[in-house]
Amino acid sequence: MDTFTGIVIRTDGPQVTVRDELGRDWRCVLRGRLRQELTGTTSPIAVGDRVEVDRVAADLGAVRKIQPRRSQLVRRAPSDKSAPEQVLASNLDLAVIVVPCPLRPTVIDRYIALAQRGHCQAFVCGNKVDLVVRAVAEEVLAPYRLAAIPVALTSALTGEGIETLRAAIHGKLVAFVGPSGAGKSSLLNTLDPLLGLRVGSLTSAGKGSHTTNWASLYQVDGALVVDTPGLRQIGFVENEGLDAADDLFPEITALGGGCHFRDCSHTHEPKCAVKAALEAGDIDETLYRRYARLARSGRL
Ligand SMILES: Nc1nc2c(ncn2[C@@H]2O[C@H](COP(=O)(O)OP(=O)(O)O)[C@@H](O)[C@H]2O)c(=O)[nH]1
Ligand SMILES: [Mg+2]
Ligand SMILES: [Zn+2]
Repeated sequence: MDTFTGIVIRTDGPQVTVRDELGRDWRCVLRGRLRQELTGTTSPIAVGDRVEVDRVAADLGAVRKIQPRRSQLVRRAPSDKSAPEQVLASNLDLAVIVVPCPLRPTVIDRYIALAQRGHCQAFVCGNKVDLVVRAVAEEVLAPYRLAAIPVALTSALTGEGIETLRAAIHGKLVAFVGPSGAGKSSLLNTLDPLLGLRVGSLTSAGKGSHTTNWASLYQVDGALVVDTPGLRQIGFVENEGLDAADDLFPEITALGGGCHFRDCSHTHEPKCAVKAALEAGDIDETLYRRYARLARSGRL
């Protein structure tokens, strides 16, 4: 049988759309055996997946295999530890974290953690800069720059920062993630006015949309961009929040070597070197608060 490889550009219930190497789109079903292998996950196949497809008819294919993922954005329902994970997008070169000004570091931190957990590079895009004093927003972003995480301040309204964003995503497969209403779809429309994505509807995207269809991939100049729906919350299970905090705040993790307990979370344990440093004024209180917020986020 005739077989080709392609990339999943849209998931829609039991069907997916696969773009082949010539840029043609195929409506595809999943082979029964593949479906069985994938039971237990809510998103057995994700936008960005590279797949092998059997040609079934002129424009119809059957996915027989998903190639191993390089990276993925995964989230779980925060209220339910037993809930299966959902893969929002896979094989990403970059996760563009779109957050609205005024910027809230704790929100940014959680999205960075989400990206790092899925082995995605993070890029912080502080959007709606037209609403605030730029210097204040720059100050919030400074620690991320220091941590070698690229950042930009943008406005989908005025076009400020759009060329920086365009350059950052050029030639890459990226996903726009962030809270609902941050301006993800607006930014995409500014990058490419022909996209005409719906903006501003906080509840549902409207006609024809339903919960299983939650990410689509768009061609924007030289980039492929996944527009994800807003995540109300990002779920962490067990110690993922703590692991993420350790990755994001190495200066605090380094101090942790001096704690009494080897698995000290630096939040409530006695004889904690981090708390001691905090009391002595050796670490910044805001930084510590961000650490603690993220570290605790894995617990109920
Ligand atoms: N002032 C201002 N408003 C924006 C900007 N970007 C988006 N918006 C508005 O914010 C709302 C949500 O935008 P949308 O793109 O739908 O956000 P999404 O949910 O992240 O896709 C809409 O009313 C937009 O017009 C911006 O840069 N500045
Ligand atoms: Mg949107
Ligand atoms: Zn400690």
